[in-house]
Amino acid sequence: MSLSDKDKANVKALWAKISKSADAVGTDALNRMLTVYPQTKTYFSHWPDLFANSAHVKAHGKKVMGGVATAVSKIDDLTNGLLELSEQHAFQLRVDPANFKILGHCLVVVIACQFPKEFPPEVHVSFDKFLSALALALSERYR
Ligand code: HNI
Repeated sequence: MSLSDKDKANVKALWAKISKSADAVGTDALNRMLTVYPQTKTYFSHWPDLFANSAHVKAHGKKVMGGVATAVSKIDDLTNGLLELSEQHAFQLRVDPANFKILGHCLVVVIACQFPKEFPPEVHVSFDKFLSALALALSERYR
């Protein structure tokens, strides 16, 4: 399931087109995750404003997309590139890694809706593979 050179090029080209909207994409993906998969709210119960488009949701959407940006820049070695983030999610945040797939799916839905022209089937396939690799890399420190 490793990313081909073509996959990497597709992901980088897509990212170049959507990264200026990263904050909006991140906020929407989080809104969607928290609404459609309410079990994910348990991790954010310390937020005073755990509802769609709140200040915390927006700030966190931005942070998550910063993590995705790091992943794009470390696409040749995601395991090492995301090791610190994996460590945090495993030991401090204690997030069940099953949730990485859920958020990844929400990201795909939001990108497909906001950027239909930039997201043809071949780019969709490459981006799916990238998100799987990202989720796997984030899971590295759980073993
Ligand atoms: Ni995640 C914090 C990146 C998925 C729960 N997360 C972060 C931070 C980044 C980040 C970056 C900020 C770290 C810091 O402060 O140094 N998270 C990512 C990425 C993904 C992801 C790239 C997957 C694409 N995180 C998830 C998922 C959950 C999750 C699926 C839970 C459902 N993350 C958290 C929580 C925090 C967090 C909780 C701390 C937030 C806070 O405000 O306390």
